[in-house]
Amino acid sequence: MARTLLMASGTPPSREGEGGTGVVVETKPKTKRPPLYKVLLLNDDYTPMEFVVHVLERFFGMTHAQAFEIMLTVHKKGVAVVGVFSHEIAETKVAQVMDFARRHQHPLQCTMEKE
Ligand code: TYC
Repeated sequence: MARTLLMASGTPPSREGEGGTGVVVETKPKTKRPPLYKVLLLNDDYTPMEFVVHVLERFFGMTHAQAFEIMLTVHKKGVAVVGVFSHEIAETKVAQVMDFARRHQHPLQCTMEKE
């Protein structure tokens, strides 16, 4: 806990250092953790299943079995979370997947959203 000196309202800023009628209170140190972002993979009717499995292995470090399972979830439900990352890492993953899909002329879509 940090100590904060609360001064009576109207205390001139020039006198705040003196602590005359102030009250010392315990305050939470406000070191907020940075927000996390979910990376989502979306289903479509054209991207081959093997390509999606390869994407999940290559960019998300999944085993073949994990990748196959997540791919099937997306295929059946329409969308799945494939990882949770900092903003910068999530952005990089989305860009890598979108670029890889575009280069192979597949319409695969990958997006991110705040957790
Ligand atoms: N629905 C696709 C097919 O039947 C497979 C697929 C799975 C596509 C997951 C995209 O994110 C996806 N070939």
